[in-house]
Amino acid sequence: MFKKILIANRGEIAIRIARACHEMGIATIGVYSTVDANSCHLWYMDEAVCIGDPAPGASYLNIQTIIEQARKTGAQAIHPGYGFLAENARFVKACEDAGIVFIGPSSRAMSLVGDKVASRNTVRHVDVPIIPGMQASSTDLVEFKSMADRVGYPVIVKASMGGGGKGMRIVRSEQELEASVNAGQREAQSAFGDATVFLEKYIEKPRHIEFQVIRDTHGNVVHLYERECSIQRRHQKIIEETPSPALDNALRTKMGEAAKRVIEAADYTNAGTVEFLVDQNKKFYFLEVNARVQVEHPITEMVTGIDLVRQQILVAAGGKLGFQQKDISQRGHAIESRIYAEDPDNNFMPSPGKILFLLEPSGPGIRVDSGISQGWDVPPHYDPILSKLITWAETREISLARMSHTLENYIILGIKTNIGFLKRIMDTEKFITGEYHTHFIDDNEEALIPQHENITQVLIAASLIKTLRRTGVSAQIASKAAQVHKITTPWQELGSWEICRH
Ligand code: MV4
Repeated sequence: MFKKILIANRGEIAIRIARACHEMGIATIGVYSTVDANSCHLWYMDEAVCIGDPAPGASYLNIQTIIEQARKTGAQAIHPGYGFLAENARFVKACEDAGIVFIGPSSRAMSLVGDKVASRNTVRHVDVPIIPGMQASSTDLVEFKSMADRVGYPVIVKASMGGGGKGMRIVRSEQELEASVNAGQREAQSAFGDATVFLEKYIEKPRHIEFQVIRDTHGNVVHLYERECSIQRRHQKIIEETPSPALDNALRTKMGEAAKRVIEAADYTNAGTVEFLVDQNKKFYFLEVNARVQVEHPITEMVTGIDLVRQQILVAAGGKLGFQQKDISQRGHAIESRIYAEDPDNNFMPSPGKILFLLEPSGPGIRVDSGISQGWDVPPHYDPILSKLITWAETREISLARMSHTLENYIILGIKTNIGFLKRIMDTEKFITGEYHTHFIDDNEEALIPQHENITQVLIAASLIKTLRRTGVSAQIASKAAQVHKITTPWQELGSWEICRH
């Protein structure tokens, strides 16, 4: 087993990885940019090294510097987390060339699954349904036209090296096709440095359901069931749950087996996620493979009892999976809410700044994977994810109630967050019944629009007063926080009123 791992990430995922390392007796090297010198992921590391300026390109994306630091500190392996270099095949290759183990798939498998057209061709041969469309990329408009006629409008143009919706264009008629292909190519070139696009039939209002898979270097492969990820906004997932309310056991088994065939066909090792779209007739189609530990991995851990990061490290060290498919089952129901520093009142603009007061929830069936602390300044340079709140319970109904209640008890003052928005989703009918798809947020815009009821704010402020006093938060800090949040403090609201001392 490795003695030392470099964790090439920041925030909550760096902490999550460090915890797994320490439980396995592995020392951790943390990295940070100059703006992260006081960030709390470093508290969890045995050593920490500065890797450059705040701009991601100068630090967390700097392949040379990170490999050099791994060498210098004697790290035998690098865990990339998610984002940054996690799915960069050049980085994986650089690790391989430097004799450092990349905790993830080989550069070869990474390149294959990173290319959407190539992965469509790979899975086609192993009896996995794919969305009708092109099997080769093309620059010839005639080929786009003829494929669109064959599968029928609407169609979708996608970037072959894409992800996250960039370079994607929905096309509803032949008149729009040429302009959409051109625009898709331009966007793909600027976002991914590769203008290759292809065309598929557009699936209306699909659900996005993904399967967690893990495969060791000895050819053993298991799936750890699904995650329902349809609640997203602009291709950013915000709530995930498992089991999916849309799957019955027959379909679940079929999709799980298909996911394993995808991973085997790509000769993919380590943890990976196979994404599917499920249409309104419950037909499923392969979408793509995510070659990383995902933001939403905790819900899988909660229902299967398997520590995914631990398994990633074991597999990367050449170990065999300690379980078979028959050993794995789903127990209970888990939901994850992603907490972001963003302002739902202002088009979800990022809201960096100082966290003046922080109270994170805890309790039975509650897990908080957090990367923040009171007094810390959320920098503007990175993804604004602050933490993840995960609830588990025996049934979906209880898990949902637990999430709804727990969101209310998650208090972050000083910056704007999406906590209120998440709470409103929990209380929306179609979420409660489980009848939702990828367009849920657009379709429910009205119910999800923030309500500005001053009385609610006063009640919240009043209920906070005990906590504020108990934790020694001064009236000045509360008033600063109130200014940022455009609310009044209990001190202002209640005049010279004093709390009773019991
Ligand atoms: C689609 C689709 C409908 N039809 N492909 C969006 C991100 C990228 N990974 C694939 N995406 C989609 N591809 C066809 N042929 C709808 C989406 C899509 C979507 C997929 C997953 C999660 C959220 C989504 C939101 C809008 C559209």
